[in-house]
Amino acid sequence: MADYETLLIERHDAVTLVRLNRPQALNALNSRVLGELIEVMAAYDADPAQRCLVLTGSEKAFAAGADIKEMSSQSFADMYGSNFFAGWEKVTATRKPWIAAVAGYALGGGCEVAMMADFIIAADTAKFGQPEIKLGVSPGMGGSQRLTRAIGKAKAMEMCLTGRMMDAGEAERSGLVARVVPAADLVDEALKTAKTIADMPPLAAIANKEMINAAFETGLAQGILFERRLFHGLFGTEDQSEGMAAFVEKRPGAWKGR
Ligand code: CO8
Repeated sequence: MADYETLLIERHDAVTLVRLNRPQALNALNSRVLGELIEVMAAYDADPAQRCLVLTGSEKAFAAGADIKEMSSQSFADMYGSNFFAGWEKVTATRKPWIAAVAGYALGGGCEVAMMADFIIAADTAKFGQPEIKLGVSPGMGGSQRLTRAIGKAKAMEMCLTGRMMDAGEAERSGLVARVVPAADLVDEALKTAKTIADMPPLAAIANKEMINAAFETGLAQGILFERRLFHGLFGTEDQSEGMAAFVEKRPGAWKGR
């Protein structure tokens, strides 16, 4: 497996665990992190043996934002000309399921990357925020859109305008995170959940993910039609025949991924 400067990668059977690893900067996200993560996510998508992925940080920080030191001297022309950080779109294009496991700070770009995941599992120490306004800027990696869709206008507006942090309990109540677990159990719990997903028929996992994501892109009637067509389409897979036969025969399914 390739070595990365800013990421640590572990394989846990069919689950890939990726740790952001810039402890000196609280995992601040710079161009190197982005480049390496794009590579890792593309390799994950392309590897049929890997069925789920967990992205995590450290106990203190999932990520404390985009790297302010990298951005501070940039001009509009630099940012616009390089389409700075547009590469995150490639991370969000990952087709297979992935989970963000968040302990400590998930601020600015850190919160935005967590929200790019299919869902977030949070440690009870997690703190989410979009404090960019205090730097004279704004979210820039989807935060104004994904946070608003996740928790609604009132809370998103309050968080972005004041820069205040939301703790794990409030994040769970607000629908930002799927579940809160004790910090000491975070990675194990995320890996356990990832294993459950990894054990599912892989094409059905992609289809479930696609149709839920469609809920954010389409109207209700169009989304329901998209769901129904994908549902119909799954009847073209061997795993559908196997899954239904296994249920009737009271045995676990043996998935082929086709
Ligand atoms: N960028 C660069 N370095 C950082 C960052 C960051 N975002 N956050 C922390 N660090 C560094 C600190 O500078 C410090 O380094 P050093 O030891 O060399 O001084 C080290 O990490 C440890 O940090 P602190 O000493 O500040 O640790 P504390 O425990 O005292 O505080 C905090 C922790 C509260 C998390 C604090 O570090 C903080 O406020 N960090 C900045 C949070 C922030 O403002 N994040 C938003 C950044 S902007 C952003 O994310 C925009 C995203 C959109 C980009 C889209 C482009 C298109």
